[in-house]
Amino acid sequence: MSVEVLDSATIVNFIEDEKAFEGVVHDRFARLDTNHDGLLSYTEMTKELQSLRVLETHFGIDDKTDPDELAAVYRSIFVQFDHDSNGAVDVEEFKAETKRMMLAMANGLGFLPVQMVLEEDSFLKKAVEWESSKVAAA
Ligand SMILES: [Ca+2]
Ligand SMILES: [Ca+2]
Repeated sequence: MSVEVLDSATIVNFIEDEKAFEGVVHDRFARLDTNHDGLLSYTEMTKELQSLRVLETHFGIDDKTDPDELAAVYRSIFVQFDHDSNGAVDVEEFKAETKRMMLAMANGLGFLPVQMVLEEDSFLKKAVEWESSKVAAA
């Protein structure tokens, strides 16, 4: 984990860089798809949901949350990703929903930069890394 400063523009610009964003989404999808069938099952998805700290904050979940309650929240998030309700999340669904969530986060942040503790592998961390690589290249 590291503490980074980010604002909504960091997130929005990252998403708008279609190539960079898709690269990160595809990498993550491939890593989560442990049986390599091109789909994320509920079990495979749960791993991702557990790493989304922002969701935990959003839903008011912490370490003391009852596991049943947690499972219900994960289930409802999974349903949200599974747009065609076929019981699995494909890469397009994964990308669309990740994008939607990140935009929602960007809206929540507003224009003022904030300090956030980011997991090494999180999408937000990727957004920050992407931005600093662009600054370095300029
Ligand atoms: Ca799979
Ligand atoms: Ca689906």
